[in-house]
Amino acid sequence: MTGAEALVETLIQEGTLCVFGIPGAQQNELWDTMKTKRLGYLLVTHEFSASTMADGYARSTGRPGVLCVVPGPGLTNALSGIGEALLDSIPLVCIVGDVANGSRNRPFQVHSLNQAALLQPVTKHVFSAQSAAEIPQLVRQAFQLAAAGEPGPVGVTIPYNLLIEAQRFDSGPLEPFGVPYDGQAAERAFGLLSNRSLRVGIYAGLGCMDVSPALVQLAETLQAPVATSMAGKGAMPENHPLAVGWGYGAQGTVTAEMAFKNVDLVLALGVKFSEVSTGYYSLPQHRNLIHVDANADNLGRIMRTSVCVHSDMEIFLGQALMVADHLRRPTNSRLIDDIQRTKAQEARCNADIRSTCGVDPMAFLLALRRLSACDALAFVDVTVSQYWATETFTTSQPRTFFNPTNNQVMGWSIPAALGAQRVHPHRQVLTVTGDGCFLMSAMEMSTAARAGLPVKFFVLDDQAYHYMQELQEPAYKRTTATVLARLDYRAFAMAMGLSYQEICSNGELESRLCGVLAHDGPVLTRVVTDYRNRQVRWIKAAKDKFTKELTRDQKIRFLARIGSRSLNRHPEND
Ligand SMILES: Cc1ncc(C[n+]2csc(CCOP(=O)(O)OP(=O)(O)O)c2C)c(N)n1
Ligand SMILES: [Mg+2]
Repeated sequence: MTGAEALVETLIQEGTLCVFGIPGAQQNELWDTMKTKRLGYLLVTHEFSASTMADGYARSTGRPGVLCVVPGPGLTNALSGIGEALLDSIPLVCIVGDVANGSRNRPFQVHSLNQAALLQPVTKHVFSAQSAAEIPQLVRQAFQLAAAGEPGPVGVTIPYNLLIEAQRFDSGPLEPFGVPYDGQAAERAFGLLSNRSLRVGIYAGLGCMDVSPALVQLAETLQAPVATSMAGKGAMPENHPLAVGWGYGAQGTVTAEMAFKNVDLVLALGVKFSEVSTGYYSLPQHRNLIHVDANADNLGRIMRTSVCVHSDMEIFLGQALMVADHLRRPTNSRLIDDIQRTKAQEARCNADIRSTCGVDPMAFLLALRRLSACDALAFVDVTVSQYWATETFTTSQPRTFFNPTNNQVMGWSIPAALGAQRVHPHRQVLTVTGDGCFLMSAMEMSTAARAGLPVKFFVLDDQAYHYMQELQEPAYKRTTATVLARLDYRAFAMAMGLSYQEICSNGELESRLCGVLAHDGPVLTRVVTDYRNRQVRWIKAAKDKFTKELTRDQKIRFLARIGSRSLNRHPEND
C-alpha cells in the first residue's frame, strides 16, 4: 500500500465515520484515497470548522473526532478549535500534512512553518512521521492517547512525500492502556462516605458522561443531591428528583445553591473546577471534599481536598456500588421535597417574561426546550445566554447539551453542530448563537446547505456583544468596542442557501419555533433579542469574587473612576 492507503485503512479500522477538513497540495493524495476507500469526509469552508466539527462529532459520539488539514495556514486556522478541545478534554486526532522530508526536502517550501511546534501547546502529544512505514502505528497511538485518561487532542504530522511511497505495512491493534485506580485512596474515600452523619452532595463533571446509570445509583444510595459542572451537564438526568442543575454556588442554579448549603461532604467526580465552571472560582469551600479524577494533575488544584483519588470513573463508581450497604442512607423525603419546591420556584421565576421590545432570551430558551425533541443535540455559543441555557435547558440524556467551556472560542456552535449532525443525520440538532459569534463562523452555514445537514441555527440578535457590555458597564460606566453591524439576515440565509425565519416578539415564539423545528432542511432563525431586566447569576458571582480579590489601591481607583464617570449622563458607548 501507499502511505495514504495505509493511513486511510487505519482511520477506518479505528472506527472513523467522517474526516473534517480541506485538501491542499500536500494532501490531495490522501483525499483521493479517502474517496476510493469510501471513508466519509466533509469539506469545510475554514479550518477552524475542521477542528470544531471534529469536536462536535467527538462530544456527541464519545469517540475521537478526526480532522485533516494542510500545513501552515490550514493548521494555524484550526488551532483555536484544537485549543478548545484541549481545555475541554475532548479527544481529537489531528492529521496535519507537512512539507517534504528526506531527499525531497528543500528550503523555502510552501507552508513550511514548524507544524509540530504549532501543535505542541494545544495537544496532549504530537507524533511526527519520519517514514511511511510508521504511519499506521502512529495513527493508532494517536487514537489511543486521545481517548486515554483525561481525553484531549493529539497531533500527527505527515510529510506529503510519504503519502505516495509504497511499502509493506505491518500494524495491528495496540494493547489497551491500563486505567488508573488508586485503591488505597478510594478506601479512604469510602470510609468518609460511610459516615452517615455527613450529608453528601455530588458534583459531577464531563468525566461522568458515560457512567450515568452508576452515578444515579450512587446518588440514590447516598441520598445526595447531584449538581453538574457546565461540561458535565447531561451526566445526571436533570428530571431526576435528586438532580439540582449546574454549579453549586452563586453562579449556577438557585436549586443547586440551596441544596448544597446543607451538604457536609462534596464528592467531586470527573471535574477540574475550572474558572468558567466555578464562576471565577467562587464555589463555596466545604469542610470535606473528595476529589476523584482520571488525571492526577487535576486533583486538589483549586479546592481544599480531604481525599484525592486518582481513578477511572467507571471503576471508582463500580467499587463504590460494591460497598453500597456501608454507604446507604435512608430516603430523605425532606431533601427531595425541598429540591422539588425550589426547582418549581426557580422555573416560575425563569418563565416570568421581563422584556417588552423583542424576545426575552430566557423565554426563548424555555420554549426551545419545550418544543424540541428530548434527545435533540443542542450547541450553545459564547453568548451571555450560555449561562441561562445551562440553567434552564434541562437535559435528560447524556451528550445532548454542549458548549465551548474553557477556551470559550466564539463561533464554535455553528461548526460543532454541523459535525454532530453529520454523524447523527436523524437527530434534531440546534445551535444558540450570539450575533457576535455568528459573525465569526456564519460562512460555514453554506456547508449545511451544500451537504444537506438540517441544523436549526438560532441567532440572538441584539446588535452587540452583550456579554462584554455586562462585564464592562458596571466597572467602566460605559462600553467600548461592543456594538455590531445591523445585518440583513434574510439576505444572508438566502445567499447561503438556507431557509429563513424571524422571531420578533415573545408572542410569536411558540408558532415560529414549531414551524422551524418541523422544517426538514437547515434554517437560520433570527431571534430579535431584548436583554434588559434579566440578571446573569454567573456574572454576578464572578464579579463579586473578582472585586473581593482587588487590592485596596485597586478598589479605590475603580471606585474613583466609577464615581467620576457616573456624573456623565451621556456615556460614549460604541
Ligand atoms: C474568539 C474570541 N474572541 C473574543 C472573545 C471575547 N468575548 C467573549 S463573549 C464576546 C461577545 C459575544 O457576543 P455575542 O455573540 O453577540 O453574544 P451576546 O452576549 O451578545 O448574546 C466576546 C467578544 C472570545 N471569547 N472568543
Ligand atoms: Mg450579541
